[in-house]
Amino acid sequence: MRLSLATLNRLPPDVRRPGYDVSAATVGVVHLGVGAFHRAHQTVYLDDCLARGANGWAVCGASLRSPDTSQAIDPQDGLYTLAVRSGAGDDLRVVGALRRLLVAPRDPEALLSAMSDPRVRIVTLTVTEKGYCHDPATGTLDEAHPDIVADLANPSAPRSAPGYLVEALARRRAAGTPPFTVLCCDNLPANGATVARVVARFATLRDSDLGRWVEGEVAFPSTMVDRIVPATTDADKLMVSNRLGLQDAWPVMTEPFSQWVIEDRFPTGRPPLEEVGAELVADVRPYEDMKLHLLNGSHSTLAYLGYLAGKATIAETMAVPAFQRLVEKLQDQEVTPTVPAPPGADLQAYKRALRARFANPALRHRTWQIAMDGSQKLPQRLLAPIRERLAAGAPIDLLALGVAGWMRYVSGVDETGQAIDVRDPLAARFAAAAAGAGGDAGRLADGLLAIREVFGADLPADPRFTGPVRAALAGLYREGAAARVEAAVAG
Ligand code: CS2
Repeated sequence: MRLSLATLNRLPPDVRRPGYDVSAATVGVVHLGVGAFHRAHQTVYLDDCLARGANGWAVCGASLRSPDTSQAIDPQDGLYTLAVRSGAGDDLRVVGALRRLLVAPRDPEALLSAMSDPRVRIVTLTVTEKGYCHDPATGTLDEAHPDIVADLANPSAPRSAPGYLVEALARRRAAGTPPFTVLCCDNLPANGATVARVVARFATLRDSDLGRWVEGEVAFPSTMVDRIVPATTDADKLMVSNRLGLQDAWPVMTEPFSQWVIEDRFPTGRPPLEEVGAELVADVRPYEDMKLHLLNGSHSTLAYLGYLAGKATIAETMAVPAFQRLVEKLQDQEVTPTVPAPPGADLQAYKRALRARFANPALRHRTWQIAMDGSQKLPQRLLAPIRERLAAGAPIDLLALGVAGWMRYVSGVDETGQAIDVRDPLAARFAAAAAGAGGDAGRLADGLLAIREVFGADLPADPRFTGPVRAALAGLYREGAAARVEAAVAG
């Protein structure tokens, strides 16, 4: 028997269920990119708002690419289980806030009409860094991106997130409906401003009047989102279904920690998120720098070097004392000086908590999963703190080791000679660089440093950057990741 509204009352008493009448909740938010992260984060806050009586803030979730989540959850009336994993076991909760599911490629019109509904006042997004079709080094729209070219040619049946946002905004404008607020929940630097720039540019390319209207009328508040959400495995699905006594085709696995810091700029209203644990602030920037540089920068460093050292998960990597120490040293010596503490934050406590979260053995967060899409992640996670360090004349050896780990990883061959399944929009460029290098670390560095979308023009021209990166990459080829990490933390 399947989890659904009809079977909700069969749940065992230790599984929390929605504390409100799910069928009475109405949609006020459309979400683009209804993957695991969204279902472990924003939807949970909204579920708590619904339980407090704010019943106009349920979610209509759309997949822009793979229909898998929608297909799994739709027959369950949008219900799914959130499993919070820690040393204390798994705490299960069924979430009800996802009231409608759409698969955009199958029916673009259904999504556009949901986004044009006057009752919808916010469109949230988790489409991953690459989903904004921008140039990661400059944060501007990639006008040659095939999806952008296609959406400009055929705006009423879009494929890309900017294409959907602009078409829906244009329809609202034509109908005299106030625009929705666009709330980016991806780990982009200055995510509100970045998405505003990309969307306004796309709108301008369609029609300069529309572009001006988007710039003047649409709010794009910035957010900092944080919760570690590994991909759900078949074993997880089985475990959850066994505990429920009902089949859940796609539960979500996560950690106890959750944080959402939101710039409070919602001209047409918002749910009472401050009542359910979100922090509504005037300026998200310090929170975002803290999170992207300390959490995500360490995460990527651990993912590349851990993978190369033969570790499947972040927790396994953190179980090696030298890696644990690497994170500590990287954070304390090189990254913390680039991170002004947000109001009231205790950075020492934040870093201690981060390391404990990474080490949580109940979460099987694969190094391979985090290693994905490095071209889109490196600029804000490692290269931004590197630029700040260089501007201050400070050393960057540990940050450079992370960048070199990425280079070794995207070469596509691991330390035992096995192929690496490199997933990245620029994977073909990496493969060309690796083929041109023929296994030579120096030539590989040259080839990869020439990728402007990642490194811009400044870093490849700065020997204070290229020197440590080349040295670290040569060390990785000579001795391997485990030995280089040992050496980096010695003394
Ligand atoms: C991770 C993030 O996959 C990745 O690149 O670094 O998804 C990370 O788990 C989240 O940002 C945590 O909030």
